[in-house]
Amino acid sequence: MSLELVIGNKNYSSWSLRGWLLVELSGAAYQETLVPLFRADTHARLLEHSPTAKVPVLKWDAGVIWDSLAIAEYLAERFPEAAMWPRDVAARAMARSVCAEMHSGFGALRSHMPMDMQRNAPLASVTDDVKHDIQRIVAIWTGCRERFGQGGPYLFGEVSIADAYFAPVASRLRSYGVQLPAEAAAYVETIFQWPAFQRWLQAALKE
Ligand SMILES: N[C@@H](CCC(=O)N[C@@H](CS)C(=O)NCC(=O)O)C(=O)O
Repeated sequence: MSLELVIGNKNYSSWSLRGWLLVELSGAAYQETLVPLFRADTHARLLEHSPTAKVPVLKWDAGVIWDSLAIAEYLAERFPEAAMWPRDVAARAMARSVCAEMHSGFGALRSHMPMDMQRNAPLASVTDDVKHDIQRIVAIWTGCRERFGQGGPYLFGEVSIADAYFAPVASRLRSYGVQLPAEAAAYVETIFQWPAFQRWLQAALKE
């Protein structure tokens, strides 16, 4: 089986980071193709890879998988030995819930604090809806860690799909200098210590 992951710029593309961490988590061999975003030909080039003209896209022998959540489920099913979802059924249900919430929510945080890994500066002011998103993220992280985090420093102890989903948020919170309660700050540090995340970050800093 051959896998090709199509991504956007490493500095800016938060969804690509999720897809890339997912493939890394699976342990599968894959080829990486980077399509630069924000260029005149970006849309046309993305359409060559994906019906939605969005990244990430995972191509495999039988076709194309677009959207990060579909990529997560495909890889988890295809590489069960990687245990990409938590093994415990209650932890897995919570992991699926928080990933779905991340996938469809947090619009204020996304639009006001876009991922920019090279940035190291706070916003002049933070709106109430962004503060609300951050409070909810802190509650998610604290809840996962308290209930299921005993086996390691990640949301569900061992690293899982949920960490791939929240890694771009950890990056944003650090880039924009957001002050966090101790447990959430420790989780941001865990993401920054994740070797796969570090590899992506180092490439993003060189872009
Ligand atoms: N729901 C999609 C979101 C994908 C997405 O919005 N990707 C952005 C990059 S972070 C994109 O491809 N933008 C290209 C464009 O809009 O031209 C997923 O989960 O993969």
